[in-house]
Amino acid sequence: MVAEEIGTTLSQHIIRTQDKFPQASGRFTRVFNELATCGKIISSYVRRAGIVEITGKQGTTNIQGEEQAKLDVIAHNIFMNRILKTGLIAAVSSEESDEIIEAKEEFSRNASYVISTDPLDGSSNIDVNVSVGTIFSLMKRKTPIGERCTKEDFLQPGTAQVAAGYILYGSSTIFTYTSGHGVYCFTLDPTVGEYILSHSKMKIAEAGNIYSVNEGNRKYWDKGDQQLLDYFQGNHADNDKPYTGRYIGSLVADFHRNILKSGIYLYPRATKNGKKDSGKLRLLYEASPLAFIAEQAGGLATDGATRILDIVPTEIHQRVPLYIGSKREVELAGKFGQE
Ligand code: P6P
Repeated sequence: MVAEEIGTTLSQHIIRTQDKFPQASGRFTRVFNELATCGKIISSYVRRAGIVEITGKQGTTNIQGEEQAKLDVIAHNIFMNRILKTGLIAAVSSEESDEIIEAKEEFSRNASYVISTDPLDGSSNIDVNVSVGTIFSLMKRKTPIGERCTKEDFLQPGTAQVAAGYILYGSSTIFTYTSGHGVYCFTLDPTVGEYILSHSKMKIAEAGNIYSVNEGNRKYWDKGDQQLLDYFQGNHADNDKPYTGRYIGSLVADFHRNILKSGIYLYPRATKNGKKDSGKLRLLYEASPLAFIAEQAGGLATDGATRILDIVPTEIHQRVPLYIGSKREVELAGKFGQE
């Protein structure tokens, strides 16, 4: 980080970035300021979860058939109540909602963006005080401004994203984003309530030395993925030096560490009872936004064969296998997958 960047707040950074692009309107800045506010509010809940009776399950399930944690629903509601009132976001697709959620007519007349989000990824970790995160992806809508939004506004390839980011509620709360001009990370200073620039133009090393995967699923993987794990564990003809295994079970936390320290996160597809699945992670609001960040940081993200950002979604909650992080390891995963 260069001297004049020290102490830059998120708002200052976004305005400075916007000034570099004459065609940029203040709308983008307003969206980001609202996203930052959502992060502060969700952070305040996450940090008090154990004492304000919001740990545990909500007693409902989402479209994925996953039990919703109380905080999943709280984070989702915070997002909906704020983002859909900016007047700039026409609709949101959320992991916690089967259908897209449109802004009320009074807030949608000039709304030119849509957001896909996982409001609180890894929420099952809340009860054991492990980091969780919010993931968001911003796109221009395809339907005409002022008309109803449809799924088509969301079923665009990741290359159509105008911005993407995550908020990690860890030992500190950080806000990381890209708008296609590098990756920037800000740390929330709770004493002043401002996000302060902590990493400028983040880069992930070409070759990593960390692998992040739930090894318990090994028996369900394709042969190539099993051999890839052997390689990472130094039990392969082409590699006898083990990588470091680190798996938090919270995608945003694993991904953030792997950007800073280099490495790969993988969640391969599995075959259970003769049925091959499409992986666990969702394309629109997990794989795609993190793939945008990974590539902007010099890394790569694929489904094992295809670049994540090139995949055109057919369903809002579509799942994909995910290999994301240092270019060398992601390309290696592709090679093992082809064998
Ligand atoms: P498993 C959390 O539910 C999540 O979507 C990611 O945050 C995390 O990496 C993964 O699932 C954990 O899945 O099957 O290893 O528990």
